[in-house]
Amino acid sequence: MKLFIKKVKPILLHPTTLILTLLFLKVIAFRVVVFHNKSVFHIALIEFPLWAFLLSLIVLFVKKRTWTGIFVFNTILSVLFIAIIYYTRYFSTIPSYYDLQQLYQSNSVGGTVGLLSKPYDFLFFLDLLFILPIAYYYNAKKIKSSAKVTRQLAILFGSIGLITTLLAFRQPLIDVSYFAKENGYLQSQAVQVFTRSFGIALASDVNLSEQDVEKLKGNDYVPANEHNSYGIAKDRHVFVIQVESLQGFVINRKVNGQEITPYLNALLKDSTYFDNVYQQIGAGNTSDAEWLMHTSIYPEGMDPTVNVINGKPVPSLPRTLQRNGYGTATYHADDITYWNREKLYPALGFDYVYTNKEIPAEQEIGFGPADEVLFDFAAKQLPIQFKKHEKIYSNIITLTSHTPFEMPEDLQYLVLPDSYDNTYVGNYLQSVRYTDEQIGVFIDTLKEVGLYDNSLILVYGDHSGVHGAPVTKDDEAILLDLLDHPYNLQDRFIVPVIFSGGGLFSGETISHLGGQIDLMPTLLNLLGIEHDAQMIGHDLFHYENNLLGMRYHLPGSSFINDDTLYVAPSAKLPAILYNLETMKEKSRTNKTQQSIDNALKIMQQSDQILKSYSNRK
Ligand code: GP9
Ligand code: MN
Repeated sequence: MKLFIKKVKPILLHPTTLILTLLFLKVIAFRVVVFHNKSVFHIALIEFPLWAFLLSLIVLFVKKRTWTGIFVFNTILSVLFIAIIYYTRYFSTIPSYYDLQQLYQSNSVGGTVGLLSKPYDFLFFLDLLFILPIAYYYNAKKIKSSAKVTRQLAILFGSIGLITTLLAFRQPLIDVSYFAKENGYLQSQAVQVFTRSFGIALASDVNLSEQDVEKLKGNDYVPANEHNSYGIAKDRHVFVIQVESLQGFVINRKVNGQEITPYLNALLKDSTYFDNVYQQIGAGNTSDAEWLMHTSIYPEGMDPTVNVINGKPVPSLPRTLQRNGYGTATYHADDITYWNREKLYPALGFDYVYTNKEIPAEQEIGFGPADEVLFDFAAKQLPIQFKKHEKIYSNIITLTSHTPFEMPEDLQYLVLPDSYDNTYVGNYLQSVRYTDEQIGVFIDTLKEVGLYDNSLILVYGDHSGVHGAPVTKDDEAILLDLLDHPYNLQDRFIVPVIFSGGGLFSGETISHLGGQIDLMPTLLNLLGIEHDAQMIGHDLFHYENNLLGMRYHLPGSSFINDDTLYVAPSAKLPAILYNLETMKEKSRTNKTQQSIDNALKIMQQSDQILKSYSNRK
């Protein structure tokens, strides 16, 4: 024992060991305050080594005034930690080196520093008080750090730090705060420097099977061909109508005694209506919805997916349908270069692409020809395509109900209360009412030409129209009047999903959770066709549980599961959980972190697939 103490004492009392111990305590305090990190083991392995490595370098290389070097290093570190803590308290997200650089220029935090401080913050400077007497003691005794011990410690911490940094590079950077919590603050900065400098995102080599993904959503995987609805629409023609800005709350709703969507409401009698499906687009709006529909892969998020794809052929809905004997066409009455569709459509592999070059420039509203021109054009193409193909897939992307939703007077079919006049929501309802009618006219055409009974039709919304700055207090009042509750995130994010076609469905409404990522697998399932690549979504007719990620419109690592909408902490707001049944705030449960982790894993798998078709290697 005595021998042991004799051996260990010098190491314990070695100046480097002592200052590293103080540093460890400071790093623990930092992690606890910023990340609510409770695992000392995780801190010791992930966060501490790189800071310890830096401090060891000071001891090794600042030979003359070593203690001054240590003191200065620790002072800078205390200031940095406090800056990160204040930033996090203010913005509810961890700052990057980039944000901290900008901080001194901004007045946003400066004025509120007083409000951000907490009584225990001074403890982050406490170690400095200890360093002074320690330095005095060792100087007086003329004890110097052994270069050998310090070198060994530097090598040890440097190696651990290097390994954890390399591991961090293999994780996708979905949410900066989450990433820093899991992989370490300095590691997260290294990854950000790299991605910002080279525009590269490195996703890890996750490899989740469809079974694994289903499990993470809370389901037992069942092969597609064993689902009840498998193949009920076999060999039917397919019409997928993606409706601009169509939100779920307008379906089956009346305003001033009139239905907002009379044609879709009538269609529901012949349909299965999914009334709990969430939009999942990122920065690419309409084009991201097209991507989700045709790949069942999450969009990139912060960039429109069309900007990151490299043009390589993607295993897609059109390609799978082609292999099964379909001729495939897409229709959108806008310029093809908008959202890089000249790159998107070949990547998805459509046989025919019709844009504003082909669709006549008549009755222009907003961006281009009105939806009736679009549908009329699409209907006229059908006989041409039937000359070449026995089965056809038509993908029609409407445009008229696009913000700012201003409709010519003669196309405003709703008689609205005066208070709705010239309001954003009033205009929105008018444009939706117009497009609803054009969908109805198109479906009637399908009936007239005898195609309806032999077709599978999917109608869904691409994303919300009612959100953001144009929504004024007056609009909020109108929405309250219309919905009987204040407009909430559920109202904003749910898009209607209607599967229809003659003799297939009997008007049921299915309310289990879905996302736009589920549209393609659900459609293929009805057709009894299997895709040749992994889809991240699943058949909504079969699976009852779900777990959806959302990014861009919600902060990274937000999720929606069967009972909860979790909004991850954003730059301005702390995390919020909503009970999906009541949309009242609820508190975190043990399941919350599990769902965050699982949703991220699913998105990681999705990003891994996207990576093979993107210019982000
Ligand atoms: C642009 C049109 C509208 O071509 O699809 O796009 P959005 O602004 O909704 O993304
Ligand atoms: Mn759109």
